[in-house]
Amino acid sequence: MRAGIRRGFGLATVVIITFLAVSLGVQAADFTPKRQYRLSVVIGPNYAWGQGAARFADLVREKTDGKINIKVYYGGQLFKGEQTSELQLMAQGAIDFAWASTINWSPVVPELNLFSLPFFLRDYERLDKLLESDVADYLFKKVAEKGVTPLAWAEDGFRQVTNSKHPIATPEDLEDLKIRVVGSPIFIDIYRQLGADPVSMNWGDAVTAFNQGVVDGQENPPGVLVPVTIWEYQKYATFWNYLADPLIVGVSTRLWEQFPPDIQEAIQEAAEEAAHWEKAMARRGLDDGTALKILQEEYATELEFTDYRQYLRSKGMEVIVLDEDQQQAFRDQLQPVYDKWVPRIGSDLVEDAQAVMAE
Ligand code: X2X
Repeated sequence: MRAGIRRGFGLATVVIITFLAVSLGVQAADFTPKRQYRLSVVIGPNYAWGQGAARFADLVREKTDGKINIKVYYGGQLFKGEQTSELQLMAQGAIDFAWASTINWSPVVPELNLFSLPFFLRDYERLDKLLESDVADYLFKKVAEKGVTPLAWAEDGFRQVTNSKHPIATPEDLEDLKIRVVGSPIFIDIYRQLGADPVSMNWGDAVTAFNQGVVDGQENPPGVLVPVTIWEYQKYATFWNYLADPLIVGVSTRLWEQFPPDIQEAIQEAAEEAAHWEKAMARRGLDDGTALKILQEEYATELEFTDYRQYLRSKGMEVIVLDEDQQQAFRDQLQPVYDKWVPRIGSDLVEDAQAVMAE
């Protein structure tokens, strides 16, 4: 009797397993990849951010034995200039993948403005704590709710301000400077509050504006300042770490759900690996030495320079680094930005982030 039950159970198990294996097998065999998938980036191929995207595409090809072919479209080609529309185009399935700025997605996912609260994060230690916490998982959940599956956090870096007129060391120095900012509304509020004259522009137009000298200044991380050769237009740089721009490697959820599990796993791994390298490229010479170590010891990456600030100085820029007290003078003027934006981001979320950073 017992043997009979066992035999019967055994048979049923075999039938179920066979059924599952066959149906999964059929599912995988049914999957025919598109000839090419399209990945969006705002900037060009010579930026750390653009190189990270290229590395991701290479790793995906390698790890899927050539089944998944991603072409990187640089310079915002896929969203025709309007960088804040990238996330929605992905949700609709018009863009497959992106290596994207959280700033550009923040008009659709307001919680991402957490990173744009001025003088909130301030250093890599706090940023890393945040990105390894539940707060980061929550932000990924908020992105996923909009139809995009986030795969990994990457990095553009802490944004620093440059201009063509004079060194900026106090809030008064920003007065009346015409500053190009991104199309995310919190940036207009920050610069207005500091007495500057902010004008929002897509990145493509911004580069033309620097060229023609129609703006006095702009703000971007060093990983953007170097490839855009900012010293040709603006001589003064202020390192003040006023806010950070983490990037997200993401995929349209409609597409993601069509991939069989082995392909999903390969893409996930590729995203994490490429992001690990790209993060180190973005912060080399700016952290405690970890980034350089990763690049040299894990990847033997050949580098044209190892320290962003030194490199900018070697190009004739006057680079100043603000200490905590100097930063606080700006922060003191920015309370109205907190009063307006903390409720939009979510007071609980901001509190949780504060607690994580203080741990
Ligand atoms: O537009 C910018 O400044 C850039 C390139 O940093 C972003 O896409 C947010």
